[in-house]
Amino acid sequence: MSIKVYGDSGSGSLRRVTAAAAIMGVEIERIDVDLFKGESHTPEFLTLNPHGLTPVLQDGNTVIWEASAINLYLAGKANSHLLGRTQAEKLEVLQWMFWSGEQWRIFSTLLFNEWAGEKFAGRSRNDAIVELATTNIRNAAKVLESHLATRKFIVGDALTLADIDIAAPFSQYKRTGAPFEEFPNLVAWQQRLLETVPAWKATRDEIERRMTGVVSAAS
Ligand SMILES: N[C@@H](CCC(=O)N[C@@H](CS)C(=O)NCC(=O)O)C(=O)O
Repeated sequence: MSIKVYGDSGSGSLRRVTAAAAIMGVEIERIDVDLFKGESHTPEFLTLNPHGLTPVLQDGNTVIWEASAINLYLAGKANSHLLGRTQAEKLEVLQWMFWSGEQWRIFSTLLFNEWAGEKFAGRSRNDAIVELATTNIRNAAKVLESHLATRKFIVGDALTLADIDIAAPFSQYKRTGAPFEEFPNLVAWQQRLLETVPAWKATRDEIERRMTGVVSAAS
């Protein structure tokens, strides 16, 4: 039985899973959910994830939502080094994954939602949300900038799930206006991932194709 992963190819959260699966050589069956048509809010989809969010993994009777949890599940199955190579590294990877969810990605999601609301729903941006998100991104980016001054990857000397989680907001930053380009070490690390991890580049390109299509359909 195949491992199904539901999501929209324009989604940075789905990208975390499709990139990790490709890197680990785990075969998945992609099930397209068009977020721009609200397909994650149908009664059927809500039985998979009551939050109406993607990605969702279905492996037989196992259903998991939250991309980080999905990646931990896949990496556990594959016994992958993306989890970290030693016990100390594994804990550090988890530390950065939790940090990424609570202190980092959420603010880019807020910016994306403001951009998408304006672009697709005709709502004006809420300046207070944009300012709060941008300030928090700058504060967190300063920590990353200093962490990456002496490192090629977030943990140890190789790619882990921590890089994938933290790099995901780069998927939309040219649309959201997240101020990543103020941080040269962060930009260099992102560029290094694009140049050395083929799945990271391929999934970036997939997002760009999808987003170009939905934006041009809406204009
Ligand atoms: N914390 C969740 C975030 C998931 C999320 O925000 N997914 C977006 C796409 S990137 C989504 O499905 N949005 C659909 C909606 O808001 O209706 C994760 O990491 O998986």
